[in-house]
Amino acid sequence: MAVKRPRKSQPTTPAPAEKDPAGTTPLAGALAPEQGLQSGEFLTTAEGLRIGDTDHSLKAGPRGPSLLEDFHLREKITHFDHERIPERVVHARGAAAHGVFKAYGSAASVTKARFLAEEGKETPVFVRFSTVLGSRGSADTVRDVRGFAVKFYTDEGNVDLVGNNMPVFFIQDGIKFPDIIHAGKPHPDREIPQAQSAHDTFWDFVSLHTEATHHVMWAMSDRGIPRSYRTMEGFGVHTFRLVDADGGTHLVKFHWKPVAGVHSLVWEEAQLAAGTDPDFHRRDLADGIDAGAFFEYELGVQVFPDSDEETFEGIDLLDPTKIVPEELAPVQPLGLLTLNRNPDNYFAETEQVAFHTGHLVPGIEITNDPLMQARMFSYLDTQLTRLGGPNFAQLPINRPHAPVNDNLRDGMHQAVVHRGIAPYLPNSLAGTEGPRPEGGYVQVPRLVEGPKVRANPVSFDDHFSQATMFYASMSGIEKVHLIEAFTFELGKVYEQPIRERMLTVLAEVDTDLCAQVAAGLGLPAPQGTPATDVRPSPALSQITGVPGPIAGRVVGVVAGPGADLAGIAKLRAALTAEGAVLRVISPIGGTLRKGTREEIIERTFLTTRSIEFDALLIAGGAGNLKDIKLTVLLQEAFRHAKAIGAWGDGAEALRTAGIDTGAPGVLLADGMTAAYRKQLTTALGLHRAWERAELVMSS
Ligand code: HDE
Repeated sequence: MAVKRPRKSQPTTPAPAEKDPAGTTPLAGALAPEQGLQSGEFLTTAEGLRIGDTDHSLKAGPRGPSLLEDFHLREKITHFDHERIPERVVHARGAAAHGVFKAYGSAASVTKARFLAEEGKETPVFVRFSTVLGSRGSADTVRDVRGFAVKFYTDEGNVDLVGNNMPVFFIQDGIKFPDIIHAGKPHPDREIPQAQSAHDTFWDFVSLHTEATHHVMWAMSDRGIPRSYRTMEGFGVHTFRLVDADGGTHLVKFHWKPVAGVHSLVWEEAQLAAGTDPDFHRRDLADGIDAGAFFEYELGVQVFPDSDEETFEGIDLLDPTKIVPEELAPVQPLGLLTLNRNPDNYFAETEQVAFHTGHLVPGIEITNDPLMQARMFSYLDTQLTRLGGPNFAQLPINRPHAPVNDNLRDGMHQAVVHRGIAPYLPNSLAGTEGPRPEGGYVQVPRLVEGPKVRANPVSFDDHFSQATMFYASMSGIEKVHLIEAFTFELGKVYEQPIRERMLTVLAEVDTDLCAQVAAGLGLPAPQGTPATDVRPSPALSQITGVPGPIAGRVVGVVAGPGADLAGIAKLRAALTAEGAVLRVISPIGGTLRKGTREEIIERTFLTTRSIEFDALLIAGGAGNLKDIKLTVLLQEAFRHAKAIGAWGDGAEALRTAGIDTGAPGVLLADGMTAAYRKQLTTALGLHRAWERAELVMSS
């Protein structure tokens, strides 16, 4: 029988495809992406078959073995067996939120990227915060760098700004990334310690690779233990190249400035929280958004002229271990990010979101920073393992909001039923041309030349001067925290030569820092030659002395039967108006009642710990409460320099707990007056009574 061959020019697919041979109709066929997923009234199998009993497997008699034919049992267990995917190799522990970025329009002079340049333009975003070293189930408040990854769903395609809460990085070349991470992760023999840098291999690595010194200063500072994602700065770290509408270029560094100010925990508090509430930061993020106290950050850039040298004021802009002090190049605001919606499903969104430094739009380019160059490879690569194939961009959380027409085909988990027969360009079947440069992403041409070498620029050899500048820029209490952090971490190192080597590194940073850490370790302080000509950068200190907003802050009020419930109600109204929260704490649970007033007891002495509160007060009429757990609560808050106070006879309970009521930040009043409320909100806005912390340290 003769086979009827199609004529050469005649496509084999039906007519619609002829018009669009490279067509990318998403989910062509009967269903749109969300249809058919988790709808209907009845429990079904994955195939939509209604299930009558999901609690009993099919057996040969009630006491008999299960039958192989039980397809429902097999499907249920098999799917469960495969619920986990590999966790991220770094930044495994994270929490995320949806939000919106609104551009001020000020960026138009430096970039043509529309989501930045157009005044008032709103772009949906998804932001994932993370720690770096710990596993998915590790604690939030460990000392570590925090990831600050932002996905902008712009109408020109997705842009990911995959940053951290520290502006520098441990290494200058991405080829060392596996090494620093191997050194920081738990030891391979016993898999301990979890989510810690306080161990031999980390300090071995950073003391041998002294380019890490500046970043280590940041990690040991208060920045390593943020109070909340709300009170954390974010940084793009690398220098980027922005391109304006006329093709002009500028070099920039990206900054996220939290509207709530930059604030941290203290170390003992962070350690307590890791035990009593390992979800401290993710809870705070979700609760804050639920309560309408949204998380806000201003995006800004430091702008530098583009030049062949790619330096600014002698600072090499391609060296990711260096910052440009804000006093030399102020951060210019570009827009406001507001996180205002919690994810609906942790796995589908927070776990499956895939960031990539190569997600860019016209107007934003990368530079030759060798750390950035390696990242351009790593992010796409890692998702292939983590998300099981090349089609992860089709997952709902990763899908661009811009139209997609990509000619990428097939592969694991392909969710698009592509039509047409010609997924290549140009094609003559539908007369479709190849892409044109206009409007597309085209890198600004730049001359690249040089010998093929494995080498760094000479300017990368300065490993210490900015570490010295960082230390010199800290306030007294911040220096104390740094000394304590180094002493703690090196105190956890077993090998004496590593401690000694790290002291020789600190000797190059600051003589006093080195001497104090050495004293804490009981070792002699080596001599170094720290830079003497550094100019402190006040912007590096996070203690400003200016009270900031108090949204998201939590005040605990200790009350018992007979407490001044009217006073509590007034205080709650004042705090709620500013986005803060009041929680009543009492010896036992239940409800406090006085006249027509009622207060639900949200915490008892047994169910709470001081880490939950930014301030602790004893209500008037609370009675002279005497309980060792209350004493611990108040003593911890006192040590952590939190605002403490009482009104009316509540002061008696403070004294009973051994609190020095004359100490800084201890607020007493006869009654719950407007002036007292103001005093309290100011104290909360200052975050801590640091003068008290210095007294506690020296006593
Ligand atoms: Fe990453 N980094 N990184 N990194 N990074 C990853 O990508 C990598 C670096 C950052 O919430 C991984 O999807 C290399 C600097 C964040 O999902 C991986 C190098 C900065 C996140 C990866 C760096 C970051 C990651 C692991 C050195 C700050 C979490 C999972 C060349 C500017 C993103 C993943 C999220 C995640 C590689 C250095 C930030 C393996 C090779 C510098 C915030 O691809």
